[in-house]
Order: sequence, then C-alpha cells, then structure tokens
Amino acid sequence: MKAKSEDLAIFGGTPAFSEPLHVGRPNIGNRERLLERINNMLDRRWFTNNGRYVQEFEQKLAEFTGVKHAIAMTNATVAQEIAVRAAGVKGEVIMPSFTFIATAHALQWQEITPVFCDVAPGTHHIDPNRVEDMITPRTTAIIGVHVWGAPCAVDELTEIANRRGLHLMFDAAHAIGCSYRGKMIGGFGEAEIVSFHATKFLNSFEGGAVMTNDDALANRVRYMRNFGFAGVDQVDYVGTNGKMTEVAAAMGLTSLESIDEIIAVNKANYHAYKTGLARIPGINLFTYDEAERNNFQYIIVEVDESEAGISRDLLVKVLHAENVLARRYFYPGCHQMEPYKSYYPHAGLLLPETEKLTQRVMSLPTGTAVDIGPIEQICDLVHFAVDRSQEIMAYAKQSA
Ligand code: T4K
Repeated sequence: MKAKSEDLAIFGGTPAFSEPLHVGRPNIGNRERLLERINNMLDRRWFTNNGRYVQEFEQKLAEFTGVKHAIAMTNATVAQEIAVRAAGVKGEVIMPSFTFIATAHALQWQEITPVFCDVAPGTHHIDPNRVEDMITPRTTAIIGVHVWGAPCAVDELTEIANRRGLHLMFDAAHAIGCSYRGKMIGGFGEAEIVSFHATKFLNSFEGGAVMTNDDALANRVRYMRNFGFAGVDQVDYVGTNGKMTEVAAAMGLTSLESIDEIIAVNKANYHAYKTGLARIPGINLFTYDEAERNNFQYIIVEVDESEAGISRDLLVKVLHAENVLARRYFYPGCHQMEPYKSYYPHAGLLLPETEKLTQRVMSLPTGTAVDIGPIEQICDLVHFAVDRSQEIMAYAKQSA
C-alpha cells in the first residue's frame, strides 16, 4: 500500500508487484486432460489436415453456439480473409477503425479497401447511423466488430445491409460465449469470425473459426482453407492453407470444457474491478449488459483526464512502473496505422469519437492468472494515482 507520492515506483519507490501482471495471460483449463489428448495424438500420428480433434472441436463449437457450421482455422485473421474471399466481397468494406489491426489487414491483404467508420458516441462500437454516409458505388460489405465481446448494433446493421444489398459479416474475435438479444453470437450476418488466440479467454494456442449458417459459403470456406481441394487430386478454387492443427484443437477442446469456470473467474474479476474502481473521478469501467451472456474477458477502463486530473498515457506509465502491464487497446485506431494513415491522412476528421476514445482507453489484467487480491491492489493504485494526479503530472512535465 502506498502512503505518499514518493512510494510510487515512477518516483523510485518499490514496485507494487515483483512479477509483471499481464493483460492476456492465457487460461490453461485442465492440464492433465490436455496432455492426455496430446499423447493420444502422438500415438495416433495424426497431426493436421482435418484430424479427429479438429472435427470434434468444430462440432462442439457448433453445438455451443447453435450455429450450423464452425470451420476451424489457424487464426482469426486467416479465417477473415478466407470468409470475405469465399463470400465474393470486393471493392470497399465499411468497418470500424476502433478495432485490432487484423480486421483491416485481412481486407487489405485481399486487395479490398477498408473504409473506416466512427464509433457511436458513448459506445465502443461502429455507429450504424454513420454507416450509410460511407457507402459508395464500390461498397460491397459491412463488417461489424463485437469489441470486448459486447455485441455491436447487429439489428441496425442487418437492416442497412439488407436494404442496400450488401454483405454483412462480424468480427467476433472477442465474442465467443456472448449473446445478442438472447441468441449466441456466431450466427449473425453471413458469417462471424471468432479467435482462439492465446490471449483470448478460450484459446487453442493460435486459432480461429468461421461460423456460418450458410451451407454454400461453409463449403467454399472449407475448400479454400485446404488449398481449394474439393476431393483427392481435384482443386476447384484458389485456396490457401488455413488449417487448424490437431494440437491446437486439443487445446481448444480442453479450453471449451473449462469454459464455465473461466467465465466465472472473469466475472468475479470484473465485479472486483467494478467495486474497486467505483467512485474514482474520471475512471469509467466499460460495463457489460448482464442480462445477456458475457465472457467478461476484457477489463476496459476509460480515463477522462478532465476529471481524473491524469492522462490515460501517464496512468499507464504509473501502472507499468508498478509492474501492472496495462495496454492501450485499441490505440491509435486502424486509421492511424500504416498503410491506412498514408492512404487517408485526414480520416481522423470523420472519426471524432474514435479519436477521443483511443486517447482514453486502457485494458487491465484479468483471467485465471490474476487473483482478486492483486485486482484490489491495482484498483488502489489507480485510486492513489488519481488522488496524487497533480504531483504526478508535475513530475511528468519536469522529466519531459
Ligand atoms: N479481430 C480482433 C478484434 C482482435 O482483437 C484480434 C486479435 C483479431 C481480429 C485477430 O485474431 P487472431 O488472428 O490473433 O486470432 C494480442 C493478440 O495477439 C491478438 O490476437 C488480439 N486480437 C489482440 C487484442 O491482442 P498484441 O499485439 O497486443 O499481443 P502481445 O504479444 O503484445 O500480447 C498481449 C499481452 O498478452 C502481453 O501482455 C503479453 C501477454 N501474453 C501474450 C501471449 C501471446 C502472455 O502472457 N502469454 C502469451 O502466450 O495482440
């Protein structure tokens, strides 16, 4: 516990934690079960190419979400590339700038132009009221992103896409295990793309999946994932290699078996943060709609400098000095990253809410690797930094 400003590690005090506390520490699930599966895989000598574990993982994912097809991939980025290509998306695609760069790159990699749309004020999600302004004759699709697992405006985007004859997909990298209006994420739009990256609450080391109820699309996606093979010695499409390995699927299956326990931990952590950060001026926790199903995998805080007296960036520095490795997801926004920054140097003028949000957000450590005790300490540190904001800001000016 810090008593005076000099106790802060940024001023030379002892860090609150001797080991770094990361955002995105993987959840492991049942280690024995995982090793058993890996041993079985070694005994069977079947490592990839639509093996038994991949098929089982796909079936369990489909059951869990109530979606017809789950097509497992090496990662969500490749899954997104394959999905847009299989659906025939071309030209321009409207998507939010406030997302991980993978959403934009998956399009650009297919020589499709991402067109960045602002977030709706007070949300972290694409603003359906702005989407129509961005439609041009080259627009063929909209990609909504369920940022932090909280669903974006699915109904509004569906209405626009239907009325304007556009494809609609969702980047659901964060959203497995979450629901929208009582229905599990995975089955909205033409396809939804989920991620099982190590940092995701349900992981397969690296991995992702295309989820869809469209049989024809699922068929094309499956071929494209495997070089376009439609049968032995028969290739029908330009394909790539997006296949999930058996070891990844073994981890995915094991994670899926532990999903309830992982969510319970995430939820308890979220409530500990909610209590610990309540009533700190200018510190606003991103809240989940608890009437829906959530995975609670991200703890996101917005820092309002005018109320907190300290900027997000300085607060992140204070926390890093204490070994709390907070992250500025998603700073600075896709439109501020290359090549998009050079392509559209003035994009920020159309994205005022995104510009504001990217200056305020940070993500704090959670998951099964973080206990409630350290979370309470992190909240105390944030509280202390806000209380001492004037001294910290003065120090920052002096050392600049
Ligand atoms: N769409 C959205 C909206 C996404 O957020 C993402 C990925 C994608 C699409 C693409 O999905 P994938 O193609 O990856 O399946 C991390 C993840 O690498 C990335 O998957 C994730 N989003 C993004 C939000 O976070 P970085 O660049 O921040 O990763 P890195 O290496 O800095 O690690 C983050 C933190 O996790 C660090 O504090 C270290 C810790 N960590 C990481 C790994 C890999 C561990 O403790 N153990 C580990 O094994 O992107």
